[in-house]
Amino acid sequence: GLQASPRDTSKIWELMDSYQGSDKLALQQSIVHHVEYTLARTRFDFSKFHSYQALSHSVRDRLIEAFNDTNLHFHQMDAKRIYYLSLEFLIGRCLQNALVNLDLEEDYREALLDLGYKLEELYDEEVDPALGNGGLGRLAACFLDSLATLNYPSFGYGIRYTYGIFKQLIKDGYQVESPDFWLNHGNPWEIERLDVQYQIRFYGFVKKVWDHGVERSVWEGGETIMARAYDTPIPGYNTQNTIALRLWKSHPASEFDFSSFNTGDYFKALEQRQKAEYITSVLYPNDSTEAGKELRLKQQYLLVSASMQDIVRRFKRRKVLDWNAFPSKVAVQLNDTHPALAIVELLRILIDIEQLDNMSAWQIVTKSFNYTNHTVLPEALEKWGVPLIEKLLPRHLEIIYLINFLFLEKVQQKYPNNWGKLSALSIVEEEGTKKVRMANLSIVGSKFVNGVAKIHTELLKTTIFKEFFEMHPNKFQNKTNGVTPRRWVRCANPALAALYDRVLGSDKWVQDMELLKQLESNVSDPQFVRDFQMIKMENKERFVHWIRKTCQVDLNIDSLFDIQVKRIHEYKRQLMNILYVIYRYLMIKESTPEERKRIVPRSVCFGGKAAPGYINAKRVIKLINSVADVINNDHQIGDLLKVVFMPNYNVSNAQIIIPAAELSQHISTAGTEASGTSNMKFIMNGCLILGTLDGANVEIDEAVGRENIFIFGTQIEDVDNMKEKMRNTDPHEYFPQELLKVFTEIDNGRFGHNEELKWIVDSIRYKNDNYLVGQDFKDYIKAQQQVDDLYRQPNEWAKKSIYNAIRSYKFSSDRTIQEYAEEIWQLKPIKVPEPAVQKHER
Ligand code: BZD
Repeated sequence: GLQASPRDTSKIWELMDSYQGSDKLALQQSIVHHVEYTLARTRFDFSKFHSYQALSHSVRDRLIEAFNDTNLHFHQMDAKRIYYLSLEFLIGRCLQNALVNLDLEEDYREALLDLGYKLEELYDEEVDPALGNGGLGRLAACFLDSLATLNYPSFGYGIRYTYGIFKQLIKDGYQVESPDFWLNHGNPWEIERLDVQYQIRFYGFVKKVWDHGVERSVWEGGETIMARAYDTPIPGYNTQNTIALRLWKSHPASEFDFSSFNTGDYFKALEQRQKAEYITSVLYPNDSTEAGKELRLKQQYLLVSASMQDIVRRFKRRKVLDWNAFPSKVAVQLNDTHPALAIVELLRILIDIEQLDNMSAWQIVTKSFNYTNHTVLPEALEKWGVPLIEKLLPRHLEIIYLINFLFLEKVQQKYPNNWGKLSALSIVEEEGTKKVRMANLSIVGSKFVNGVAKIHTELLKTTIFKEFFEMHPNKFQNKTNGVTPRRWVRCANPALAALYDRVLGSDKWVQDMELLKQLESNVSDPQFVRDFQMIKMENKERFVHWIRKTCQVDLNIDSLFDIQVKRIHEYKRQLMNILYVIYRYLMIKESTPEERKRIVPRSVCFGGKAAPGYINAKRVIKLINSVADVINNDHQIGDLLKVVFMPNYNVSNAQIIIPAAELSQHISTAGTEASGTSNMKFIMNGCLILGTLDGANVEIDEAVGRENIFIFGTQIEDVDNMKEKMRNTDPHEYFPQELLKVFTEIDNGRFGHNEELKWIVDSIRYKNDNYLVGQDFKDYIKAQQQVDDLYRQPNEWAKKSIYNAIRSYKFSSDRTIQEYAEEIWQLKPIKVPEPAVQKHER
């Protein structure tokens, strides 16, 4: 450390105690300072992008002040912390979010205008960090925003992938993946912690040694690499609290491989070092089926091992070392089973390194961990082959067997000789190649297990985790998802935010969404309704510009903007949507001039990535693009119908798409979508939902009222019967005429003579309609009819949109996080003191 006399220290402290100014001149000086000294640019040599960089560094300085204050304060208070472990954090762009949360957006806007820059244009210079697949990764990001805003002492732990999710290009109507090297131009939002790194071991063997009459296990040999920390400060809204998202990157171990060196193979030794970097190089782009790859398991273990070592180190820095106090200082939340090995890793650290006895260690672990499940789809439940785990993590496999032994003893006590129970509950699946069931491991090692929407949690309790629920009913909780109103209303829809500020008299709603209840009475105020309609129109305009630029399609601003954006998956039924679009197209073609006058013009926009190996999903993208080609170029159709596939759906373009939507589709087969979270973002922005009673739609329906949502389709209790019916019915009777007609048009090459298009139809045609497209199609048409009928009454439509927006408060992630804190983590907020000198006085 720094060696200094007391007098020197006090001088340093005094200097460190001052904060960066936020008056116009101070902001301008700080931007220019970074242009000159951080970027080393001359006055003739900097672009808009450099201005973005300098601006970001200036904001970063201010973030770091709050971040350091927060870390110091939590340490001094010996705070209990919650650690959110996730293989994915889809945080999206940082600049605007930081400015909004620090309440500096206006100040910087003015400061920049003077320098000749428009703030919004600089926002667009930022890359969009895409370190996640979809809902699960985005949820983790919304949770961090709420944890910081609600002053909860917390950390996010994840992986700093060199390549985020692939960039999606559309070539010839097909999805083409291109690598997302997002760190190309550096990343001003992270702080590299060269002093925070941990050794991670792979492979090797377990040695048994006797130590004072106890047998101990020592894991040795194999390969070791280092995990290095990179912190991204996450500021809360209107608070000094700024928490860390700590991401790990793999590095070669600092020691040179002297064995290769001695054999004279200098290049081999260097090559070995390069291989270490590979572990955290790429995010797996699979959002629903398991990759089962060794590299993926290495990523999981790297995250888990580095994070648990970091957590234990922080715990051991306390004044007295009392392991029993661990659960009162540490709560770990597992974002799905991907980081489930953390349970085993903590046990290993406690038993093998800290030398606790097995049972004490197990007690500590099971009081500290909790697990969130995000899917009931059987193909998405993680299982790792025992041989792979044995090879990569031999000691962990022993510990897993130990956990399973202790647990199955309990099962045997409760249900003597009940083999059915034993085999359902066992962590190890014995059929075929032995496998470790990560969900079972997570449930057994956790204090609480939760689903992400009411209906989903009920499904967990009655289907996939039935036996666990019967054994430990109190372990199961529901925590309905939420989204942050900071990013999804305040940042994405500034005009709507300004309307709320004006009518409610303050911006308090941004932190307390329930205040929107006060707007109920304003729905009868015609001026308020007009203001709301005007805002939607402006957002539609922004969207039209963006679509023109990115898709070369001109949308009719007066058409109904109908949007489905989410990962492409059979269970989400984008196929049903595009089949309906075809049906609608055929109807328009057949309509009489009289009928044509009544047709509601629509712009149907799709967006979403297909996993690179998911053939059916990729074909649906091709179908959408083929249909778009025909319809958009049919002069008979004109403005009545447009179809767009928006390439590369991500967080930053979601911020343009969602505020412009008037209708959004959430049409998964009942019982398949755990929650959905974009449904929440859409209603917050005054968009009506066309959806099934699945996931959080069920609760959205309750919150906004059935008269303000379009619900259709088979309900969950009937799904099994309908599947049975599907399998037992002749396709010509099972599929409605309307759909058979659409099939015929596709077969006949109306959308191109492409075998693949027929194959998509084949995927559901012959008793394989597992997601009930055929079953739900007629009801879907009926619901679409109701949509049209309502859109013909703009005022009625607007009112219902407003009800959606102002009744969406339950779906703020602040509500969700508060429930986790109180009911799962037993965590109290700790507010970091504000700097003595207030911002505007500095
Ligand atoms: O999690 C999603 C669910 O499908 C949604 O219903 C739910 O709203 C969100 C948040 O709870 N699940 C995912 O996004 N899953 C993945 O992205 C994923 C990633 C890797 C491996 C498996 C699944």
